[in-house]
Amino acid sequence: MERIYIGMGSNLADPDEQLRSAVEALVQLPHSALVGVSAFYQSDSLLPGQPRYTNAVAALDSGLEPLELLDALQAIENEQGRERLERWGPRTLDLDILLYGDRLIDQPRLKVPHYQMQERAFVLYPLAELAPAQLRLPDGRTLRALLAACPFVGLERLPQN
Ligand code: A4P
Ligand code: MG
Repeated sequence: MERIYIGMGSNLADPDEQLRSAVEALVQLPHSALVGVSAFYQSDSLLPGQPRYTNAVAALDSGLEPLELLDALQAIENEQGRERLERWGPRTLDLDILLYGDRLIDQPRLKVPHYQMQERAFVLYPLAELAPAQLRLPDGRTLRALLAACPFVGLERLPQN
């Protein structure tokens, strides 16, 4: 079993409800146990002109291999009606593998840590609810150091999931 952190995001078709459904689907994953889910956070899209996002992070202990987990997460995205029209387009559900234990993965289909998670407030602040501040990314930087370099700006933490 390894500790895995999954970033969840939605900006279409009732984003909060999309994330709640995603959490229910994560509970059903084989060889896995859901350890926790952060609060939900709203923020503007990184791309102008798109609806606001709701984001959260889930912690999972899993015996699935990374590509097996990616397949399972993409199946959940597809079940929740995601259409891949354009990269970075608005989406009903985006599930990203942020961290997989302390592994550095560089494969065509899967790169971990997830692209730019180190700079994204909507990833780091929910992650910090679940992971210790001394958590180290594969490049050696701690979550504490990443948070110190990433102001809590433009994020709205919702009172309940
Ligand atoms: N892939 C590679 N590494 C991973 C990984 N660690 N986890 C591959 C998941 N997938 C990974 O992903 C495209 C391909 O990336 C997959 O087929 C997989 O093999 P995708 O989910 O279809 O594409 P995407 O989500 O459009 O791209 P990407 O790069 O994940 O986009 P981002 O970075 O998620 O950006 N603003 C706010 N406030 N909140 C957001 O969540 N998200 C985006 C999308 C833009 N602005 C946002 C947010
Ligand atoms: Mg994605």
